[in-house]
Amino acid sequence: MLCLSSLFVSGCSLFYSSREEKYDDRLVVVGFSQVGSESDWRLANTASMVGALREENGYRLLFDNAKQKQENQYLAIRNFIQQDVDYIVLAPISETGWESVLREAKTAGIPVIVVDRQVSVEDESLYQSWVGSDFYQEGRMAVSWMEETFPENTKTLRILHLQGTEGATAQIMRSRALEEAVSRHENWSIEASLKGEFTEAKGYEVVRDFLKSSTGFDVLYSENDNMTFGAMRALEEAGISFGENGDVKIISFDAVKKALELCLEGKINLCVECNPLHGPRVDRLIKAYEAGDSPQKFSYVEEICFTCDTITQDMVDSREY
Ligand code: GYE
Repeated sequence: MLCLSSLFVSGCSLFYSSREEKYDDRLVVVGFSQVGSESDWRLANTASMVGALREENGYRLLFDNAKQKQENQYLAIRNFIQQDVDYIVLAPISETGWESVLREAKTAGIPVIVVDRQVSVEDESLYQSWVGSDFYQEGRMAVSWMEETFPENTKTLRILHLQGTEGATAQIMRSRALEEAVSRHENWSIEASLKGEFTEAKGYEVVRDFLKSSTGFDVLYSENDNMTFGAMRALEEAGISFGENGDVKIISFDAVKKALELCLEGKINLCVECNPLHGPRVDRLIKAYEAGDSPQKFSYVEEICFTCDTITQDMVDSREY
């Protein structure tokens, strides 16, 4: 039995003995390791990547959904190396832990493009380039809004902080901007930092549990829209009002269409944009490498904020994701 199955495996690799047999050589073969499908942002990101790296645009895409587990991303990357892809695109779940697997890709001569969150590696030659958002700047925009909305003479500002996946750049930087602001403002305090893993279900659960013993708070600083949706449900169940005319003001990151709709309704006070449409950006990077150009290593995407008193129906309607 053992013999048979190992024969089968080697049979497979024999069958795929040359790259030419495996892939149409007019196509650029890309292995994309995606974090998961934890949020609306992530789904829009996947759709954008799959849309841009499609066959009519010159690509053969191997897609892997890591279901929010870094070990799955290691497996996917090793598999892409074995499959002899031309490029690996990595949307890393967290910043650390990439050294060995990226070195394996480098040794195999496969360039890696990192998207969305960053990787923290000592040897930056382990990846070719990165494209994504300035998550610290996003956090700073949220803080500026709080500073304008709650002037210095506000007695106290109690903040409930809902954090995304620990160790992800989006979490680290959005949290950093808030924590720095709290240390600058004597009257601001973080009531609790709850771990919501960027999902609606977890956002709901941790806020619901927190409310059982809470003595109240003024602002919810939620590091993504899906956790916000979950938190809003928990607040509703607890009979706590929120939004434009409510007791709790809500700040939410991503600004997906559903969040913008809630902002227009006055349920979310501030939506900080995080753009997930990286597919065409990655396509441009690959085309540049294929043409022998050397695009810049880091590209940041421009982003804005929406507030419930200035958002319009047109802004909601024109949202692509
Ligand atoms: O904010 C969140 C997603 O890394 C920017 O991950 C991304 C974040 C985004 O799950 O919704």
